[in-house]
Amino acid sequence: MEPLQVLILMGSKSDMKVMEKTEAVLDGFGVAYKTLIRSAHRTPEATIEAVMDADAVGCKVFVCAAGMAAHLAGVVCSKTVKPVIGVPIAAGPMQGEDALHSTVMMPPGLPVATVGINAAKNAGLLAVQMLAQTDERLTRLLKDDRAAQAEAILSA
Ligand code: RP5
Repeated sequence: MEPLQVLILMGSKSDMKVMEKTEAVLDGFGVAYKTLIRSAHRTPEATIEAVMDADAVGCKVFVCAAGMAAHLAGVVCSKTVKPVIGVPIAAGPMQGEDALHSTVMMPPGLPVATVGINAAKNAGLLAVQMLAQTDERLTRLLKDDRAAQAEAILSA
């Protein structure tokens, strides 16, 4: 089995439909990942345990998705010095505005790289870009992907 490179955490099963897009990107690039449902508020101890376990086996990037008062990415960031990507999920009456602010407005010293509301595809791509810093295969694939995006625009 390939070593774990990305741990995807999400606050609730209800976030899964959005976060399948992160999984699809990682599948497409052949990146080894694991997905767990862990909540900063409902399962704080189990959340920290999952982060420590992944860190210990060499996981390189954490992707954390949560809606409403979204503290998951921040809590994960407090327990690792690996990069943490936050995905604010549109859930509840504020449709992700609350989660965006909760995820992005971290105190100085504890950065979370926050993508847009429900921007799970970009979270996957940003994780791949981070891994590509030390992986030529991923760099090549990312360049191919950018070229394909440009081609799709120019040939439309
Ligand atoms: C957050 O609250 C979750 O990440 C989810 O986006 C939102 C609602 O959770 P459920 O009530 O659907 O479990 O913690």
